[in-house]
Parts: sequence; structure tokens; C-alpha cells
Amino acid sequence: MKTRAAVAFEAKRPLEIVEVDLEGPRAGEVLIEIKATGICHTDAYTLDGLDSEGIFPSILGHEGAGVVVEVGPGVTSVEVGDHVIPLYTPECRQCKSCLSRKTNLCTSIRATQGKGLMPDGTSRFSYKGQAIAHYMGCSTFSNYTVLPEIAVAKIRKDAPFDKACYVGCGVTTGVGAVVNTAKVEPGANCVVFGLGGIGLNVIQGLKMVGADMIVGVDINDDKEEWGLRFGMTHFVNPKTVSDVVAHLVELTGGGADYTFDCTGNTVVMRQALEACHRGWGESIVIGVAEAGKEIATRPFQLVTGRVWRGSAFGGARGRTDTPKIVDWYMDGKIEIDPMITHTLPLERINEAFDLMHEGKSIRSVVVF
Ligand code: NAD
Ligand code: AHE
Ligand code: ZN
Repeated sequence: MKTRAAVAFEAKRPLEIVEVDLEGPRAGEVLIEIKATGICHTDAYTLDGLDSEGIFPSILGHEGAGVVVEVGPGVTSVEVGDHVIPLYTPECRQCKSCLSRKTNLCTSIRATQGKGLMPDGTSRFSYKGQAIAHYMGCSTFSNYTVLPEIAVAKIRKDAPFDKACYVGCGVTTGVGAVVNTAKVEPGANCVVFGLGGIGLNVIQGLKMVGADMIVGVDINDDKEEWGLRFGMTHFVNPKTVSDVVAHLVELTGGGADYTFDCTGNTVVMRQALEACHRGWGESIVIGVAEAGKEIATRPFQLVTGRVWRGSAFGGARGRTDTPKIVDWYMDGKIEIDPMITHTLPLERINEAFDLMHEGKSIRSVVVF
């Protein structure tokens, strides 16, 4: 079939809206009509050529929601008409990682996914006879896309697509990092670096679990109002203090119980670790750093009990946990609507990247 898609032909070039060819689902795969997709900073990072796994041409996008329109042979877990969220972290429930119960990082199709291919080693997308790579196993910047059934989460049908799509990455990543990765306890003092589409979801997760102090740190003063809106108790612009770590340690009475990096900046990651309380403070790296960057700190920081951890997709098991997060939204336990600051048609998707880079949006959503 033909489908409209925003194609990344080259790094650092705007996406081009074209009609691409899409092959139907093979065994164990499903064809999904994408109804809405968010634009995450990770899409921008790949388009900007900063991803060591970046492939061009490809169809980016990994924060979508849609409807199953066709299933391939052997598919048993979803059927035509189901509402689903594509999962860049699948859940096969059979691989070593899934069975370990220690991680959400299912490894069953990670190797082909990282090469922009379906599990059988081929692409379903092409343009003028040339293969186009899938992205993070999702490619939600296409009106129709194909995914393995282990990489789709079935969600309730009354959830609006233009909001539920955000659960496909940002909401789950932020709230999940609090609930699943850090397991923040009520009364904790926490610091969140970077108050964008991820950081604000960390903040609302912290409020939900009853954190005491929720300090937001951002170089953009406009983010203060946004943080306060979702439960932040204090705001720090690092440009206004001489030593941000010392400032945060003093503000939190000796250091934070938990800190979260939602910037992807390795200098900030170090600050987040060093702003933790001696003896027990834990820093969770969520931000994705550009290819070639490394993190550093004095080992003494770890010797004296601070813990450095990472979180991918909020530690959520995609097929099991994502539908529950949609329920939390529908039951009013978490908010999504106010964070979606811009809703655009596919033809205007490049504006969403501009808004993000200019710090003018929290989340932009493209509706098909
Ligand atoms: P965003 O652009 O919406 O927000 C980033 C925020 O960080 C902005 O408010 C910006 O002003 C702020 N910031 C930038 N530099 C800063 C600095 N030096 N100090 C303090 N604040 C600073 O991006 P997003 O969509 O929220 O994504 C945030 C990061 O999380 C990105 O690196 C993204 O790739 C990553 N991410 C990771 C996962 C995961 O599973 N680990 C999932 C989604 C996104
Ligand atoms: N491809 C990059 C790493 C990118 C990365 O860390 N991705 C996160 C999700 S970001 C969502 O917005 C993730 O889940 N990673 C786990 C995985 O298996 O990719 C690189 O450095 O090569
Ligand atoms: Zn993302």
C-alpha cells in the first residue's frame, strides 16, 4: 500500500512529506493506522545526527497511538480494530531479560530494531524502490506502519489518540522513572534537571507518590511556571547561581534523596549525581547524550554512597504497564492535556522541531 509519511532523508535536513510504499504485515506482525504521534527530543537528536544508531533515510517517530487494521499470520494478542500504542521497548515475555523480572529491556528484537529493520531483517518501507529504515521499531511519523505484535500495547478504546500517544514515550518515561526505577517514597526530597516533555512528567510522578521537596532546574525561566503547574515546589535557574551543586545541596538540607537528569547533557548528569545526599542519594539518568559523550565524577562520590542509575522507557514493561498508565490518565490520576501545547497536521511536522528547539513547546502532537 501507499502511505503518507514524514521521511528523514538526511541528517540535519527538514523532514519531507511524501507517499512511501509499505508492505503488509508478515507472520507475527500487525499493520497499524497511526492516528496521532508526539515529537520527542529523541527524534530531534536522531535527526540532528547525534545518535550513534541513526540511519538515513528513515521514518522517525516513536510516540504514537493508533488502530490495528490488519494482522499477519499467527498473531494472537491483538485483533483488527484494537486501539494500540507502538512500543520501542517491546515485551516478548520469553527472552532472558523479560524472564529475569529485573529489567524492562526486552532483548528479543533489539539487534534488528537498532539496524532499522523488522525482526526478519528486512524493511517494510520503501520510496522509489529504495528501502527506508524503520526507527526505534515504531516509525510513527507515517500514517500507517508495521510492528511486531510483541511491540504493541492494547489500550482502552475511550482514550483519545491525540493524548494517549504521549504515553508511548514521554509520560511513561517520566512517571515510570519515579515509580519503577527510583521507587521514590513519600516525603523524599527530589531534584529534576530539565523541565521539558520528560521532566514535567517526572514532576507529576513525584507529586503523585507524595514527594516532599520537588526542585526543578532549568536554564529557561519560562519553565518555572510549567513546573509549578505540575507540583514543583522550588525552581532554580543554574545561570543565576554561582555553584548549582552547592546551592542544591544546601536547599535540600544536605543533598537530594533522588535526582533525575532529563536534559541529556553530560555536565548536568554530573551535577545531578553530585547534588545527591551523601550515603544514599540516587541519581537517575533519563536524558540521552549525543554520540561520543561520556559521564565523569570523582569515584569518591560513589564510595560515599551516592548511586548512579539509568532508566529507559521509565522501566515500564510495555504491554503490561502502558495500558495501566492510560488508565491513570483516564481516571484523572495524572494529567496529559495541558502538556500538549501544540497540535499540528503532518504537513507542519517540521514546525514541531522548531518549537522544541526554541523552548516554546512542551509536547507537540501531529494528528493524521
Ligand atoms: P525537551 O527539549 O522537551 O526538554 C529538555 C529541557 O531541558 C528543556 O526545558 C531545556 O530548557 C532543559 N535544559 C537544556 N539544557 C539544560 C541545562 N544545561 N540545565 C538545565 N536544563 C536544561 O526534551 P524532552 O523530550 O523532555 O527529552 C529530554 C531528554 O530525555 C532528551 O535527552 C531525550 O532524548 C531523553 N529521553 C529519554 C528517554 C529514556 O527512555 N531514557 C525517553 C524519552 C526522552
Ligand atoms: N540509540 C542511542 C540510545 C538512544 C536511547 O538511549 N534510547 C532510549 C529511549 S529514548 C526515547 O525517547 C532507550 O530506551 N534506550 C534503550 C535501547 O535499547 O535503545 C545510542 O546511544 O546508540
Ligand atoms: Zn521519546
